[in-house]
Amino acid sequence: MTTTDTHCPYCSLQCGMRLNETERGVVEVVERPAFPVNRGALCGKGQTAAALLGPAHRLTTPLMRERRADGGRGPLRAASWTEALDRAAEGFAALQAEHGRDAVGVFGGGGLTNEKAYLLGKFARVALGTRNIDYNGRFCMSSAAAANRLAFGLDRGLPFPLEDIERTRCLILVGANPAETMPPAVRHLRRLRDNGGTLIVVDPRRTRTAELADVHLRTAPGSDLALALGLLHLLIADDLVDDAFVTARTTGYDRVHAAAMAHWPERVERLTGIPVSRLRTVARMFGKAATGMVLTARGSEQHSKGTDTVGAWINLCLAAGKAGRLHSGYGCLTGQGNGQGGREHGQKADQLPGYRSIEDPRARAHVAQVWGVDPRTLPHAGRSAYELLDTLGQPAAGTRPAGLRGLLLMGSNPVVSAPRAAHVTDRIRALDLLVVGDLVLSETAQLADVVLPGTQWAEETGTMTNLEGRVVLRRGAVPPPEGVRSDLRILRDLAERLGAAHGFDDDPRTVFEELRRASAGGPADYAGITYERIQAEDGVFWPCPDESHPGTPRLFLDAFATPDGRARFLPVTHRPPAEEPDARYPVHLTTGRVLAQYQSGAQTRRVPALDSAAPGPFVELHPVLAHSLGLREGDPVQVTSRRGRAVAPARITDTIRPDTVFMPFHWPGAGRANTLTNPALDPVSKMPEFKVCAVRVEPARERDGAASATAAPAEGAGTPTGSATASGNRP
Ligand SMILES: Nc1nc2c(c(=O)[nH]1)N[C@H]1C(S)=C(S)[C@@H](COP(=O)(O)OP(=O)(O)OC[C@H]3O[C@@H](n4cnc5c(=O)[nH]c(N)nc54)[C@H](O)[C@@H]3O)O[C@H]1N2
Ligand SMILES: Nc1nc2c(c(=O)[nH]1)N[C@H]1C(S)=C(S)[C@@H](COP(=O)(O)OP(=O)(O)OC[C@H]3O[C@@H](n4cnc5c(=O)[nH]c(N)nc54)[C@H](O)[C@@H]3O)O[C@H]1N2
Ligand code: SF4
Ligand SMILES: [Mo]
Repeated sequence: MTTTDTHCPYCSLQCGMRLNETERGVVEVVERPAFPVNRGALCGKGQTAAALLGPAHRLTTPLMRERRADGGRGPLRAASWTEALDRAAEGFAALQAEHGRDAVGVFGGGGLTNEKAYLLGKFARVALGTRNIDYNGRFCMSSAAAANRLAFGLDRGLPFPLEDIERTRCLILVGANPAETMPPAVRHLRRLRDNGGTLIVVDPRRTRTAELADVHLRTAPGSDLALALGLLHLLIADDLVDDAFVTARTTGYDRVHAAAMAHWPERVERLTGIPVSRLRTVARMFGKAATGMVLTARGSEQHSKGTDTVGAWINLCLAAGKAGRLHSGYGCLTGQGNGQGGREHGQKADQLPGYRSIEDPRARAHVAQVWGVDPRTLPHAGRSAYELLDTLGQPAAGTRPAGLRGLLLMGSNPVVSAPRAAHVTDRIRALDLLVVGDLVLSETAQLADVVLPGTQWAEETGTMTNLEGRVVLRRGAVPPPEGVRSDLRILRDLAERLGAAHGFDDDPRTVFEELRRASAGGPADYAGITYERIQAEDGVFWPCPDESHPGTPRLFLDAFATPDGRARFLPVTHRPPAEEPDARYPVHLTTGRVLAQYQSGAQTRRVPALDSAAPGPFVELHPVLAHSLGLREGDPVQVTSRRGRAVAPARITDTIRPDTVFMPFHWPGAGRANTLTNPALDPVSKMPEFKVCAVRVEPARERDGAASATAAPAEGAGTPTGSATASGNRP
C-alpha cells in the first residue's frame, strides 16, 4: 500500500487528507490529523473525492465536432491528441488573423492550481497575445477583493489563520453558511462560543450556521449595506467608536461619519426588517467586545453593490478599533479550492503575477523580463467575466466592441454557473471555436468544438493557496487514467503550435519556480516559498519574500499595506438591489449552496453518494407563501424572473423569510437557478447580483411539472411569456 498526504480537490479550506492506494489500485481517503486547518475532519465531499479518480466518469480521449458549411454542428466524436490540438491552435490562429488578437480569449477557474493559473495567464498574454482573459473568481469573492484593496491596500481573504476565530470575543458572520460550505471550520465557531465569545449570524435564512449563533439577524436579501451603516450609526450614538485607533491607524473617518448619521435606526429597520432593539443589541455587543471580527462570504458580496457592502463592514471594524490587532479584523471567506491563489497570478483581466496591476509600467517590466518578452508586447486589461461571456460571438455595435470569436475555457462550467445562464449559453453557442479543458463532459464542454481531457487533483502535483493565504502542496498520488494530459501539458502543446516554443513547461515544480520569480516583489510575494518548505511547515503564508522569511500568518498588526500604513474608511451609502420586487415579480429570489453538491455540480453530481444525498434542485419557501399559493411539500413550483423561468419541487420551511425564496444553483435543466439570476454588475468589482432578484412564484402547470424531470434548460427564454398575472403572491 502507498500513502500520500495531500489536500481535498474542492473548497478553499483545502483540508488535509491522506490517500491510501492498495496494490490492486483501490484508493481510499483517510484522516490526516496533523494538518492544522481541519485536524482530520472532512466533509462528505472530501470523504468521497476518490470516486472521480480513474476512468469511470471521466473524459479519457479528446473530442471534436465538425461544423457544417451552413454553420450547423456535427456530434462530438473521439479524436487523437494531434488532431484536437491542431484544430484548436489553427482555429485560434485563423480567428486572430482575421479579427485581431483580442478576438480569442481565455476563461479560467479558481479551482486551478497556482501553477495552472499562472501558466494560463502567461498563455493568454504571450502565446495568444490577447487582453481578454478572466475567470470564475469574478463571480466569487471579487467584491471583497476590491474592498480589501481599497481599504487595506492588499487583498488576502483572511488576514489571520482561521483558528484565530476561536479567540475573538465577538464574531459577525455575514452571508456565510460554513455549516454547509466549509463544515470542518464550524469547530472554530463552537470553540469561540465555548470560550465565551459571541456569534452573530446575518442571513435571510435560519441556516445550520445561524442555528449555532447567539443572535441571528434574518435580514432582507440585499440589505447588508444598510445594516452595516445602521450598526455604525448606533456605535457612534453609543459612544463606542475607538477614537484613539481611528486617529492613529486610519484615514477618511469624517466622510463615513456623515453617511452613518443618514442611516438612523428606524430607517435601517425599514430597509433590513430587523427591529431597532435588535440592531442596538448587536451594535453594543460588537462595540463593547474587547476584540471582534466581521467575516463575509457570498451572501453579502454577490450583489451589484458588493464592494460597497464589504466596505461598510470594514468601516464598522475600523470605527470599533477591530482591525490590525490580534484576534480582531475583517476577513472574507474565499470559496474555491484556489480562490485565493487563482486571483494572484494573472488569470484576472487586469492583473499580472504576484497580484501586480497589468497597467503598472514597473510591474509590466518585471514580468516581461521573467517571461523574456518585450514589455510593449504585453496586452493591457481586458473584459471582466460576465462582460466577456455576454458578448461572445457578437459583432461590434455602436460603442460596444466586437465580442470574442474563439475561447479557451479551463476550470469552469458557465452554462450552469453564470448569471442569466440561458443567454450566456446562447452566446457560447455563437462562438466560432470553443475549446474546453475538463475532467468530465460538463454542460459547457458539451457545447465545445474541441474537448481536451485533463488530469486532476491527486493525479498531478501543484500548489493551492487556501482561504488563509496559506500555500499548500497537493501531491500527486495515483497515475492518471490512460489518454489524459495535464493542463500544463495542454498549454505547452497549444503554445508550441502558436509559435511560443519556449517558456511553457509542463513540470509543475519548474512552473512554480518561475512563478516565484514573477511574483517576487509584488503584493502576493511567493519568492521564499518552496515545495520543500510547504511540506515541512504545513504550508507557508504569503507574503514570503525570501527563503529565510517565516511567512506571514497575520497581516496588518503593525501597519496596513497602504502607502501611509493607515487603513482607509470607504465612503459608502445604501442603495437598493438592481431589481426590487414589484407587482409583477413580488418575491425576492436568493441562491446558494447545499452541503453535498459543489458549484455547477460537474464533479459532485457524478459521485453516487453525493448525488443521492442531494439529488436535484428545489425551491425553498416559507409556509405562509406556500399556503397563499396552494403549494404543498414537493409540488412543482414555477419561478419566473425577467430572464426566464425555472421549475423545481417546493421545499417548505419556516427557516426562510416569507418574502424570499431560495434555490441552490448546482443543477442544469429545468431547475437551473441561473436561468433566473440578474447579471447586474457591481461597478467596481464587476460581480453579478447572484444573491437577489425579483421573481414571481406559482404552482407549475402540469406540463411544466412533467417537463422538469427531463427537459433541457429553457434556453433562450430571454423574456418570460407566461400569461400568469402577478396577483396574490406577495406574502
Ligand atoms: N457544499 C459546498 N461547499 C462549498 C461550495 C459548494 O458549491 N458547495 N462552493 C465553495 C465556494 S466557490 C464558495 S464561494 C463558498 C460559498 O460559501 P457561502 O457564502 O457560505 O455559500 P452560499 O450558500 O452561496 O451563501 C451563503 C448564505 O448567504 C445567504 N444570503 C443570500 N442573500 C443574502 C444577503 O443579501 N445577505 C446576507 N447576509 N446573506 C445572504 C444565503 O441564504 C446563504 O445561506 O462555498 C465553498 N464551499
Ligand atoms: N446562482 C448562483 N450562481 C453562482 C453562485 C451563486 O452563489 N449563485 N456562485 C458563483 C461562485 S462563488 C462560483 S465560484 C462559481 C463556480 O462555478 P463554476 O465556475 O462553474 O465552477 P465549477 O462547477 O467548480 O466548475 C469547474 C469545472 O472545471 C472542471 N475542473 C475541475 N478541476 C479542474 C482542473 O484542474 N482542470 C480543468 N481543466 N478543469 C477542472 C470541473 O470538472 C468543472 O466542470 O459559480 C458562481 N455561480
Ligand atoms: S470542507 Fe472543503 S476542503 Fe474540506 S473536505 Fe469539505 S470540500 Fe474538501
Ligand atoms: Mo465561489
